[in-house]
Amino acid sequence: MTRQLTIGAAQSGPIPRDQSRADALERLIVMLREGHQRGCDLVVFTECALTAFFPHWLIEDPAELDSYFETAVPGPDTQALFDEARRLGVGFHLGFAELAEVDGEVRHFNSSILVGPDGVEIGRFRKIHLPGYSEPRPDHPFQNLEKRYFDVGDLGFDTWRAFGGTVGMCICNDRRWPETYRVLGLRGAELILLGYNTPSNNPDYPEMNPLVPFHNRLSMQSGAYQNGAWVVGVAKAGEEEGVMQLGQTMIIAPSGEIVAQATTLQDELIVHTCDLDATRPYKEGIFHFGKNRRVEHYGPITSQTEAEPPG
Ligand code: ING
Repeated sequence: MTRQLTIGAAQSGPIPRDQSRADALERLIVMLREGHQRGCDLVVFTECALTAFFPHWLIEDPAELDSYFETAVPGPDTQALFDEARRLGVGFHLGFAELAEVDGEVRHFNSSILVGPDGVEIGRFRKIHLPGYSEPRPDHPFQNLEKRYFDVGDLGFDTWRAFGGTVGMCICNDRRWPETYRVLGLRGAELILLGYNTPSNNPDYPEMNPLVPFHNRLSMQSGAYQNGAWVVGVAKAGEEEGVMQLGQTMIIAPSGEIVAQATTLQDELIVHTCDLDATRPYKEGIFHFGKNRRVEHYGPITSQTEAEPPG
């Protein structure tokens, strides 16, 4: 009997900056219910799924900036989602801006939470790779001020036993870095969940614009294959506050194959029944460290700097 897990990747279309939390949450609840109707055990929501992606513009008033953050999850803005998930018996992943106190200091994180079918938190992640910059760039059509608004995540890349397997999380830019998948893979991740807000064009490197969809696929497909894990990448898609964002929400098998992909730039749920045992040929075979990488026969590593300079 293989370990089947039916997963829904719940892409969000644009969230206007003046959309209320309640209305944004209701959109998520609608997709959660659809996931339940389609047999999902787990529904994966995107990065900053409760608000517009506010790092795309300068906010100078601290109180206004803090209004985009959650002081507690579950809390008044999200309790209805937790309650409905528990009523339906469906687990979920949610990305949100987190305002937290750490060692007596107020911290601002770009976070995600993994919640079981009983509505109870299983694990939490705080984004580690913060792209963009801390000072606005007036010549840019939009900003990426994540380095200004967020602290670097302090929880590392971790995994949890859940949904019959081992689950890890990362967020957006984390998915571009091989270390993300490697650490999660070495910690046994069979399923990696992530959300992203990715503009279709990059003002710093416009030459890369035609490659944005390819780099999105490449990052997640290679991470999945090289670590023998399922990867679920969920977009905030479409034109949000003047910024066109990539869709391409997708579910990727441990083979690296895309088995389901969104086709719109709106709220869209894609569903796939994932066999967690499909990870075995990769984890126990092709990419098994002990069987396939033995350093001793390389002999001692001699540093070139130790050698006498020529002449
Ligand atoms: N967004 C983008 C991402 O990593 C980016 C930023 C785009 C960085 C393209 C480099 C190249 O998908 C977030 N929110 O990390």
